[in-house]
Amino acid sequence: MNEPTLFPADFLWGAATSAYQIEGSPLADGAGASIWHEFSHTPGRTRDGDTGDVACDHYRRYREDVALLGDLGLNAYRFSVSWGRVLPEGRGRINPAGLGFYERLVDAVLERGIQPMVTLYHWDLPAALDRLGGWLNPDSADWFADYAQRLFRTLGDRVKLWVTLNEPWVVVDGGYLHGVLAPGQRNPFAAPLAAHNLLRAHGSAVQAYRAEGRHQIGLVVNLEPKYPAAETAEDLNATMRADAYWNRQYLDPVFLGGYPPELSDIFGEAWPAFPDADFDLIRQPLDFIGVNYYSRQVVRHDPADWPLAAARVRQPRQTHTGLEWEVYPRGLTDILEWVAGRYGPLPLYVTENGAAFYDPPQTEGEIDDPLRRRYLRDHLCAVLEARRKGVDLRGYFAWSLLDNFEWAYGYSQRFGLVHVDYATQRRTPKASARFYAEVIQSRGAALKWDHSA
Ligand code: IFM
Repeated sequence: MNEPTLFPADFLWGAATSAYQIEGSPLADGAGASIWHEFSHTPGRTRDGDTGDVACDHYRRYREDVALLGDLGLNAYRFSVSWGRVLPEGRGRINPAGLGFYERLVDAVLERGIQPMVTLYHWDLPAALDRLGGWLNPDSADWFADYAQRLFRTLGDRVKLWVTLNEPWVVVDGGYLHGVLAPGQRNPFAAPLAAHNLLRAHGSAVQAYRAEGRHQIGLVVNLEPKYPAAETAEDLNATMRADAYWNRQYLDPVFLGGYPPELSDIFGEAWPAFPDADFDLIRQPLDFIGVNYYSRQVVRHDPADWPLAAARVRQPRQTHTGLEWEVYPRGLTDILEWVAGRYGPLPLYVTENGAAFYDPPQTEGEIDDPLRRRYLRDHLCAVLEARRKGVDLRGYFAWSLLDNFEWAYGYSQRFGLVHVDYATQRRTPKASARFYAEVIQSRGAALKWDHSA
């Protein structure tokens, strides 16, 4: 009996990675250091002092990794370009060896019939630009657009899906407000400026693409639906603040031309008045939105929480990942519907989704990861449900292809479909990878057969 396929033939089945998390060799062949290179080499900044110096050694093993993509049957691969490999000082002089690496990577991906989705900025700002103020410098929008334009000119004939920024919320919240990610600032006056300049940079890059690009460009945001802990006015208001800060802060300016009003209350005197003209730049028409989804937040009013006064309420009955993130597949359907309703109609992609779990030791070359497998199955069912409800969702990218450098958590958290032995660099697909391959091959029918977890 033929099982009905549940996804269309042109659905993109992918996995995602980012440059600093997998490449290693951060200064090879004339590359300029990034803020993540400097941050991870600063004592006390990452767990166990881990750095991206070697990571998955993808810079030298990319062919092997592209072969893995093909073996899993993926038809799409999302990766990022390291700005400092291409422009060691962040602007001006180009480094042909760095650019050449991405040309070879794109060609290898295409040779396998896999569609590349290229992210221009996944957090590794050139350190030389940070010394000029980084995202606090209003010129950062022009620096970014120039860098983007050089990539469009070099790879634009082969790359049809471009992403300007990955998760600007994390860049600002971790890098400028709480100081736990590079460049490590903890300054409520800096955060809104960095956010605004990131959005101006996004808009400038989209303008540059429209001048010469012929395909599609979008923005990737990490979203987390917010649900009140109780139906009290205090919790409902706290939920609105959390939603404004996390979910609307970046999408409202891009699609609606202004910031959510809650932000000026949250930041108080640190919230600046932004020129109206900036929103004309920020509000460029986009071809798609990428949604990174990991968890939800149940919100309680809590004056001790800074700056939102909105705390997360742990749900003790639910499964949590290694990072203590609640597993809540239904939130993916909810957030996709919300995005489509508020900002659509527009094609959407799930550009990241995955979980860090402790993986049991390898037995006879097998790595069984039932929790990740179940996570994948349940979130793919949530994707199907969103499609059934009419969301124009065109692809799904698992985070991540490989176990990799999880920023301030170093190598302590494994998100990969493929296990990496960091001592030998041996790659071993986990059971979740094999399951994903079955789902892809059956265009979703395997989701129905699976009763394993
Ligand atoms: O590893 C990160 C990635 O770089 C951005 N999105 C979330 C992932 C898991 O934390």
